[in-house]
Amino acid sequence: MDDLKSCYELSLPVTEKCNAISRDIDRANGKQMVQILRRCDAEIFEKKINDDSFQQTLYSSSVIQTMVDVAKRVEMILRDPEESLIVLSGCGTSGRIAFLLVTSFNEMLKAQNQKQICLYIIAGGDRALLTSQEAPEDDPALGALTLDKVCAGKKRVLFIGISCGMSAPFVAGQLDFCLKHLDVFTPVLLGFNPVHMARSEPMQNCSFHFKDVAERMTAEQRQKKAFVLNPVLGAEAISGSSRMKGGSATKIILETILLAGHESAFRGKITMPECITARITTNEMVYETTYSHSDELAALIHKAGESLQMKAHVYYIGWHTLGVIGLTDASECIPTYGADFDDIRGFINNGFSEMKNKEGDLSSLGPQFVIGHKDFVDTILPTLSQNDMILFLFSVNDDLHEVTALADQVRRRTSNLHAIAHDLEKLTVPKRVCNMFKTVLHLTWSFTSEEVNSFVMRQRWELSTKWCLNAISTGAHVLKGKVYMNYMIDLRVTNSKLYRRAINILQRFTGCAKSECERALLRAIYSTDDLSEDMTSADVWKHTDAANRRDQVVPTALVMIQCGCTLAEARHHLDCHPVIRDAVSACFSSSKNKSTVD
Ligand code: S6P
Repeated sequence: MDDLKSCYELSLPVTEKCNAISRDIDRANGKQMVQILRRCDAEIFEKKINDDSFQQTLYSSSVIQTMVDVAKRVEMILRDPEESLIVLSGCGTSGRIAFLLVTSFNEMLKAQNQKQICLYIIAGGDRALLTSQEAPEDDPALGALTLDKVCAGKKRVLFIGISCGMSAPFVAGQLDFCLKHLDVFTPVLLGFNPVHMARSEPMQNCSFHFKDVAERMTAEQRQKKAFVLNPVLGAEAISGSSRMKGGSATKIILETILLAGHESAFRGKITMPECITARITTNEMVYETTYSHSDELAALIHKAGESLQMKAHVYYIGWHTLGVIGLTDASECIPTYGADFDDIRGFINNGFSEMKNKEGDLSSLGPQFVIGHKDFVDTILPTLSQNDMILFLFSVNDDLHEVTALADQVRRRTSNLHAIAHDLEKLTVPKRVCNMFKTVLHLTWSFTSEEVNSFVMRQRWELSTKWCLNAISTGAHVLKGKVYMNYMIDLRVTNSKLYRRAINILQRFTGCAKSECERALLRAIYSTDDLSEDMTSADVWKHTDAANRRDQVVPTALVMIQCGCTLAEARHHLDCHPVIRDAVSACFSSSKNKSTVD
């Protein structure tokens, strides 16, 4: 059985594998969790992953050279912006990072009176910036159509398709579209698996799959007509959760490329591999500095975990792009941990006018889209309890009067108020401001005079805040018992990638054949012990549509297989153990006892 399990693990792409470092994260306390996450994130910058010298990593010369090549394309477009575009596109977290990078880069261009030529696409549109819209990810035609629309009439487009797992059909459709129009488009694929591990399952109404596209891209790279940027980062701390390392590396790589292209176009600095390497090293220092505050980070994880365990809430109150980082982290908890939208919520100063998203104010779409500080004051503050944790996210460059005024209002209702604050050696956040918070993760940065007041500084604060919030929200859900070992077992099976992951998890834990695991999953999805022919022969997209309306499908299937029981018995078992980690442990120990007796 163990052989079967390890064979199956070997067959998974890197981004879906289980990371040995975090295998026991579900039993760790806050401090241990920070150390585990620190070691997992360190792999982003490692020269060799698992002693495998064949896999290219972020610092590999081939990766750096591709970054140089893409930066040159950025430069060309910036020098001749008429009828040109740079488009960044992705699904879920990858789309949210695309949004953040594009809005910041356009702001920078605007500040320098340059044409704003960057555009983002996120599968599911702007509502996906704040909520989970997993189904559009499966639609390659929708991806191509959206790209075609935004690029109408352009003569030159640099298209960067982000799919950490090299799996999203939405992005595959776009890359295929670019490959068919290489006279206009230069496509770039950014992901974190070797090409042979790109997804090779059929896609909706489509004759090719992701791996086909990745291979065609690799072939075109020889003539520099397309580029594949795919360093390996090692497995995620929570298996498959690409919002973590995948999201951070996406930000590091694309910011580096955009800035290098910008410096060449407007400051005459020729992009050399050394400049790219130096920029990555600076991000590595951001990583070091952030994790050097491990005690405060552990304290914040502990506080957030306490709030979630008491069924209370965590609120991120952020300023400017740190607010965007907060909103992003909060929205990812919904698909990742099956969380309710108000378990962890983000707010930003001035709401949508600060977001600068394409579709503007979305607040009429429902409570999930109510995101301004004023909304927080009007709707949340009056009912705030001592169990709710409030976390301010700001820097010394933000309006500190506004920060203190809001902190003052919150303190009148609760003392459970904390902060992540960034400042500079020569310009620190005053003590009286820090004293308003129970815990302050206070990060003081040293920047060269050239960097101060530049976008670079803000980008590092964003990355550092992302690492902190990823640790806090992951840690809090682990403490709530949502994770078994380092697997998020109770995932929502809302698209084909997650359907495949669900079967993988069942195989991993039961050692049973794929067909048996899939059958159990379908029984849980269609809520029956007797699957009809219609059910078993339906498309994956039918299954995911049905699964969207059901709770606990993977835990139910797991208990059914492990205990050899009916659907009703499995559901009863889960009802008796509201904490998923306990439910799964109990199921394994009862089936172990049974087999010993047998
Ligand atoms: C991952 C997150 C998802 C992914 C999305 C795109 O933690 O919950 O929303 O970002 O599925 O994945 P990928 O591999 O195409 O970037």
